[in-house]
Amino acid sequence: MEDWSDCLDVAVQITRRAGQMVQSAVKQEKRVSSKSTPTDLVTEADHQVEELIISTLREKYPSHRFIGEESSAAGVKCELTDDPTWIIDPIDGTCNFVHSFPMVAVSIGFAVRKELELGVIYHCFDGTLYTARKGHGAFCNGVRLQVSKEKDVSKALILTEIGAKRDPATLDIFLGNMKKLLSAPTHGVRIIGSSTLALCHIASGAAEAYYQYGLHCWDIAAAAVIIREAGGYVIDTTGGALDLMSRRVVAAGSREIADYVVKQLQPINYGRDDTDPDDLP
Ligand code: 2AM
Ligand code: CA
Ligand code: CA
Ligand code: CA
Repeated sequence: MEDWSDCLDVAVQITRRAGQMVQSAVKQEKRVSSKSTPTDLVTEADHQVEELIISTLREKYPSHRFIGEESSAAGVKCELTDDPTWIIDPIDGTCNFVHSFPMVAVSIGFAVRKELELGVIYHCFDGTLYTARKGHGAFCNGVRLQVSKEKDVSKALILTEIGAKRDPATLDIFLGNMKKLLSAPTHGVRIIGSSTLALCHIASGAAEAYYQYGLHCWDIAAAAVIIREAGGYVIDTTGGALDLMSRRVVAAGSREIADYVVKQLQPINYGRDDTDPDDLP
């Protein structure tokens, strides 16, 4: 039985290298364009960093498969098979990157037989490195991570992100969900603009729960391993098992808070990641 520890070492090296590339790109002039909607931004750096990560990993592991945000946007089929598969977000928080708002990460997850095995996330502004290997714990700069064990939602800090859909009906549901969670009451709700870093804050116990509609498999793959290895829950917004391609997630330190969040949420419908990317917002 392979333990994938070599793959973790390689993933750490390339994530750091990619993260440092993003860090230096922050200071340079950015060529920004939009993809599916005017708020769905992409830069040259997103493409260059994804290219660096995939070409490096492909050279090392020619038989492995790759799913990457910008390759998917360019029409490469987003397909999770039983084969060893790397799931890559080259810049998570592109809008933050464009504004030099310091919440930007590189995220690399790895799945085998559709099971998530490894997760590596690098915070490009402060150099923090989050790593996890299934069954072997989660770490932040080498220090073991532990989720918050808070069960009482009135003492919870909740994180979320705004998806690409900004039509009034979708925003009403988004604000309705936030209103329910604010008036629970909870300690507060935060939006930081990077799904992967928000999820790392669940792993470290800095916040109790996270939910989002509209995120993609590359936003969640690495972070799901890190949260689970830190003792937390990563599930579907319906309360069932996480489906990486469903574009829905609830994560929490305790099952009690995960279940509470699930009960409050009214769904927002996005397509799936494993359908034609041209159809997806
Ligand atoms: P990205 O920067 O890699 O696109 C805030 O926008 C957070 O939600 C970011 O982590 C962003 O990832 C993520 N996100 C995922 N899907 C999104 C979408 N369809 N629209 C906007 N943000 C999305
Ligand atoms: Ca994007
Ligand atoms: Ca992302
Ligand atoms: Ca991205």
